[in-house]
Amino acid sequence: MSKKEVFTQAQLDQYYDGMKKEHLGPLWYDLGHMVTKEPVHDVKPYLWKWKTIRAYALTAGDLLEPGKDAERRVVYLQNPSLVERGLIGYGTHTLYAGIQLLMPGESAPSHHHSQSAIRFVIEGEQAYTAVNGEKTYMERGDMILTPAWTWHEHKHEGTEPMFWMDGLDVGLVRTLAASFFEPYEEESYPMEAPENYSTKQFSMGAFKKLNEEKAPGYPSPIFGYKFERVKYLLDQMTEEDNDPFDAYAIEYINPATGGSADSRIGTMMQKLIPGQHTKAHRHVHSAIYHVLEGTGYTVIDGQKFEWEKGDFFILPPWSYHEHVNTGSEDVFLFSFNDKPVMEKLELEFSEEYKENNGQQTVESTFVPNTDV
Ligand code: GTQ
Repeated sequence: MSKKEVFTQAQLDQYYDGMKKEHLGPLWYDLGHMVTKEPVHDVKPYLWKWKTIRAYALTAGDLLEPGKDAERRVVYLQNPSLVERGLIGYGTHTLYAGIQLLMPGESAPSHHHSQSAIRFVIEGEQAYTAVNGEKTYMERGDMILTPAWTWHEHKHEGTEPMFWMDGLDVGLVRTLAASFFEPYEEESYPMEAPENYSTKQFSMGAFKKLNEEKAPGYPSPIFGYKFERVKYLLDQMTEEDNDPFDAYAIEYINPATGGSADSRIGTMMQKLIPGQHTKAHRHVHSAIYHVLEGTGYTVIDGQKFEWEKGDFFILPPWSYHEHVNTGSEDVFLFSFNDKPVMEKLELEFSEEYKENNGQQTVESTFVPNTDV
């Protein structure tokens, strides 16, 4: 006879009701919900067309001016699967992406915050982000770091609209209840360093191949990571460097540590040659993708997400995914992720898709909103 059977149903009901009232709980019922066998999450994949995002950002160009009407002029990506719980500005449970627009002559004032931020340049030139008084000029395809708590501001000295993506660890910092924000006492932080200084000094050591170990090198951080350099390195890669899951891929690193460029936000550029179709795998870290060049699709847990230049899509945690280049040109996929956090916390695991020679069966195709 088991111990349970000594009690009548009425006694058990009374016991569990009483426990609930005392805000206590029976782990023998709930362990499986808390310590799940695999990651459980409510982050669904999604895809936004560049045409739509760009149109909404441009209208904001007529609507308000940064520094006057708003701290920043940004249209952010809201994952519909996360909005219900009031998770505003969530692309994944940890990551945020927004598209920032500066019109010629405009600037956005200096501030700092405990969130880490990266920028990825989409359109325009002759605008800079200044980080702790060092101007880094931004060109299409460049990645610019704004490490947590560094003072940063933006200014556009060019003649055409300037668009870039902001990537921040908004969800992570909110979950950890660690958000701090402060405007600088003046509009602009003193420009102390020569322009593009760290980019010129340290660009050579600022990238590594995806699976490569990189020993610590230079003693100083870099803010501006040039696409020119990324493209050169990817084009130098040989079949040997071709990762089965991520194709030709480099990660942006901090040359002072050999680790991720930002300590919490990971950044990666992947190249797929025409016809290339990777194998599927899944990992604990989540990511937000931006299509810099090319056309193709990504299959995420059996759902096909077709993309072209400029589009953005969400890769949720622990979701099988594979990428395909369907065009006649190379594909360049930029993405940022929470891998450094998962690695630091010793929570990063990955698993390859074993059936079907490593490629998923497409069960459905995502239909993006194309009203604009
Ligand atoms: O440019 O500093 O998209 O602080 C969100 C928060 C951009 C910025 C965003 C920010 C910024």
